[in-house]
Amino acid sequence: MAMKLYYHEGKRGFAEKVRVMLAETGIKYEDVPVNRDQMQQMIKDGVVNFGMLPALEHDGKIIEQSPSIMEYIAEYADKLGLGQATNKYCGEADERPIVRSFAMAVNDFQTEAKTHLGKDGAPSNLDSVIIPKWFTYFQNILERNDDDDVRTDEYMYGKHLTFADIALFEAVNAVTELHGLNKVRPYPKLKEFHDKIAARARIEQFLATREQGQY
Ligand SMILES: N[C@@H](CCC(=O)N[C@@H](CS)C(=O)NCC(=O)O)C(=O)O
Repeated sequence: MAMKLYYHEGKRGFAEKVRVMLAETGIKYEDVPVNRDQMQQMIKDGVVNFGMLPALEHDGKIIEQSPSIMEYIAEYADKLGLGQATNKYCGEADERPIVRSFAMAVNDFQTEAKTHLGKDGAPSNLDSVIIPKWFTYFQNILERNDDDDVRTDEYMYGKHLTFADIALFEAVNAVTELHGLNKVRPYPKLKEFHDKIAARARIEQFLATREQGQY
């Protein structure tokens, strides 16, 4: 059965990086908007445990928490060999705990930056503290993983494009869409990473065709 992605009606929120992951892997899915009443029902019925979305339904399971959803899709895609050439979206087996930690850190950033609340929901220290702190962390990670070989692409960890990379891409993209490209310009390595992922054929198409004006 096709995957179902439950999300808050009219919002990109934490579901958007999942959509980017699904676009990248080419997995077909059903996007299921949930309104307030339906959400209350899902909570009552125990469909979701934490009163939050996104949630992914697949093969009789409901997976909550966006980093876990990303990892689930990455594992599924790797099992089916959906990565380009020999790419593994979970990275090599021994890299996975680190990849997972990066995906979780990206989620911490999103939680602090509150891009899911839109421009007006931005915390007052977004520019002075949150963006400088996290974008420096992310840029340092990319610099450390750079092998100085111009023929290879640069990702957060190892040689694979992983679910952490997709998460980071979308988190940065959400900031630029809401608050402007100038937010990432002082971090050239992070910007280069963002622009490269945005130019991947399937992701480029996803970005060009998604509904505009949402956050
Ligand atoms: N840690 C969660 C955060 C998800 C989250 O905050 N979702 C928000 C909107 S996108 C939500 O469902 N809020 C509803 C509420 O808190 O009642 C994740 O990564 O999935």
